[in-house]
Amino acid sequence: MLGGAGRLLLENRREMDFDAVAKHLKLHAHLPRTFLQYGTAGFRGSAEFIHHAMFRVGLLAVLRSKQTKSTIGVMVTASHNPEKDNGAKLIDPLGEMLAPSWEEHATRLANADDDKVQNVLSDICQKEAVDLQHDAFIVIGRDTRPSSQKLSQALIDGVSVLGGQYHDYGLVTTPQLHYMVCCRNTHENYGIATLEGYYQKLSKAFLELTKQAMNQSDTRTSLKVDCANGIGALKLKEMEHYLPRCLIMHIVNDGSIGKLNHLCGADFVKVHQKPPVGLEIKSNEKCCSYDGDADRIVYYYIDETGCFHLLDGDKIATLICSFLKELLVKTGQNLTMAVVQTAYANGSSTSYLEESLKVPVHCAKTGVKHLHHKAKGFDIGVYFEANGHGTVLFSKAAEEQIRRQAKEEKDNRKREAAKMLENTINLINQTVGDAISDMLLIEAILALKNFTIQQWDAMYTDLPNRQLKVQVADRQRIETTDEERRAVTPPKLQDNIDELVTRFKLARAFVRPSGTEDAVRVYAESDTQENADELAYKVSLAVYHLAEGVGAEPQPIV
Ligand code: 16G
Ligand code: MG
Repeated sequence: MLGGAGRLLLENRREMDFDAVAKHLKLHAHLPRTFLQYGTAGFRGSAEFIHHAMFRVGLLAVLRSKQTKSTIGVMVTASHNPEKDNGAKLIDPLGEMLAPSWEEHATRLANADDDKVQNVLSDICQKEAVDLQHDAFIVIGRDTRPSSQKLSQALIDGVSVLGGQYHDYGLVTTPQLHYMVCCRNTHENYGIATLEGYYQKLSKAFLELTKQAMNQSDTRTSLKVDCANGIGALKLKEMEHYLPRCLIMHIVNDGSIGKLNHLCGADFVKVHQKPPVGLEIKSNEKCCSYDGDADRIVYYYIDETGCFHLLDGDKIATLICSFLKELLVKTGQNLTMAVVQTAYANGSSTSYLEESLKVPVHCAKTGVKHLHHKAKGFDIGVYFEANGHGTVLFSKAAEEQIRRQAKEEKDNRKREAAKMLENTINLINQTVGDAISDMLLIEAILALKNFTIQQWDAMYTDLPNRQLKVQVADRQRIETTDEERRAVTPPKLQDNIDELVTRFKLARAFVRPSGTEDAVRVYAESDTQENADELAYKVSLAVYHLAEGVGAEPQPIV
């Protein structure tokens, strides 16, 4: 007599058409060039060499869908990476990023030799108790890269060969696909699973939320939006018709001439601390930049003296937090709120949140999934990476409490505040950071507070900081702890950093191996730019000497 697991295995053998899988594997042959890692945000690589991986992601998505008995999403994108790259992100049932154990399966499957793929599939089925008799449904989206269509076809082939059903949303932003997955798995409780549904949900919430501020006929707000020549431009243009006229958006880098992510987009602006090419910027004009798949946003302006000011994820988190805090006080609700940041958060933002806003701050490892996970532990969890990835999560109980108060509260002031909170919830894409939704929330808050971008910026002053990278023989030799704030190996490195930090005022520094590049990242902040630069340089030297640096020794920043 066979036990449950044995029976499942036997039934799965019958269900999985190995011959068909083998035939299709030949069509999507593995070029054994590079090892592909399902990293911080999925697979990324040169589009030429990931064709086989996309087919296999299709296979994996079917298994995940059968196991969770839910719709799974796959987005074809390489986010802020150059146009020649591409990749895939798998989306779990509630619109969240793929569970870590499945990231390992993804890596194994993508790198298996063609003749080992069947074994890997069987192994995953066994380990994860996947019942192949269940149906599978996959939703697919892609960004505007020239390679995306062909790669999504390979993906569809993988889905189909294992008998999965699918819906191809075509060109969508990454957060839009996360939204679709969540809608489908909550019986459309979260929203209608169409683009129209997404635009209507967000625009209605925006209109309701800003009614008070935007009704005053003289309230007009104008904003230049750099869309990195990516999918964000197409989707924002579609959405424009749903938004009130008083929000005047000038969309630039819309892909009509420029190249995706080239000299533009959120990553470029953040790294180079300057405006993107293609955006004419006058002093004090409010501007923002999305990344290539529109899941990140940063704001900026240039002042009268020509000085560039970046309002990054930390500034966004602070603005949102102060707004939510005020509303919570007005409602009288006793809900816990916390902010989750990474080690990259500017020290001034952390002090401002803790000391001025009295909101507890928690630190998570770099990567959206880590922040998202931590933020789920509160009634209201605001999370943002300094680079502009982030959103706000409301627990189910908190959401119900707010919605109930918005309907039933007798006290007018409290009810109005609860209604505003309810509209805020509806405006936020809780599945993942969403440049469009974040932008609308920021615009709503600025309008309601009657704040200019300069006033927002003046909430606190960033400490000068510097990021560098160092090439070493094996970056995994740097092991970290305390959410990447301290290095455990190589020996003496942390002692060295600690000693260096004592030499500077208001200083902090840490090092971590990059999850997306073959390099060690160094971060330092201090009271002046010169000091931050010098500290970063000295820490780089320590990394170079203690962790087998390769190539030329780091040089002082001039
Ligand atoms: C990925 C992550 C981002 C993180 C970055 C760090 C997602 C969607 N994206 O782009 O959150 O900040 O990697 O890169 O999680 P690094 O490890 O090379 O510094
Ligand atoms: Mg992105």
